Amino acid sequence: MIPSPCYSSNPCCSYNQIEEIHFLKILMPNTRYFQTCFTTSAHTLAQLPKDSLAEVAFAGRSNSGKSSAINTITRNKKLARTSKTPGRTQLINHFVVAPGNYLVDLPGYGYAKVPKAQIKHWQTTLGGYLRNREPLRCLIIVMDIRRPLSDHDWRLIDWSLEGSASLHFLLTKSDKLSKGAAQSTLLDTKRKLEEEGVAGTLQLFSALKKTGVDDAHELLDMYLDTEAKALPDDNEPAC
Ligand SMILES: Nc1nc2c(ncn2[C@@H]2O[C@H](COP(=O)(O)OP(=O)(O)OP(=O)(O)O)[C@@H](O)[C@H]2O)c(=O)[nH]1
Ligand SMILES: [Mg+2]
Repeated sequence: MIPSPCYSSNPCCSYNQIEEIHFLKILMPNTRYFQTCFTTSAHTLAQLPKDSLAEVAFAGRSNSGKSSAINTITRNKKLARTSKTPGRTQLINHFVVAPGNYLVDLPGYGYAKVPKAQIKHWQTTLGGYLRNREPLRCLIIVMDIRRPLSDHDWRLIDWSLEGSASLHFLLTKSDKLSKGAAQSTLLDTKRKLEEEGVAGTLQLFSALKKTGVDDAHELLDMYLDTEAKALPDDNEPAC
């Protein structure tokens, strides 16, 4: 059974308690994510940060909305570069979240109009990252809600299953579907993952409408440390 920490219908809470939690969240948003800063870009695995600070990475097809999701979660439109044209993010970008963790924006996968040598390079690099990156605690697989679980997504899932990170599936651009259709795609995707024996959590998200942000913060809170960690000197955040 897939655990679901990100569904808001919590049977343990009374209606009043849920109302109170929502009220407190409005009063006290999860501000640590709003101080996120860019720190390093890596073209090869050897260029990745060598410290062991916990990280959560965003992977998925080109143009699925990875960089936009990071910007929405951190409330900073200029943090990760986004574009209508697929293939915008070409490096492994690390962003520091207080008090000493990383969010990682990965290059898009599966964009056909890229030279073969580059596709090969990214297959090796991304595959190596997902299989072997020790500080990676959770991989967020970002999928356009209109095209979930493509062959490319399954390749990412297969690579990650060789590593030790947990999986979370972000069905983004949910504003492109009606509420009912989005919910039914969520359940259908959950069922397909269960059928294949893939454990993970799922949620709906829209960078346009800013929905699913609280759920994403709760997820990140589960995987990132809250105690301060020292950053290495060469990883000074550019804020
Ligand atoms: N309607 C809608 N559009 C979105 C959403 N998220 C992203 N987009 C749009 O989708 C396009 C691609 O977004 P990016 O965030 O650059 O996608 P990416 O996955 O980082 O792309 P690559 O870096 O090329 O792999 C942009 O035009 C965004 O404005 C969303 O939730 N709703
Ligand atoms: Mg991007």
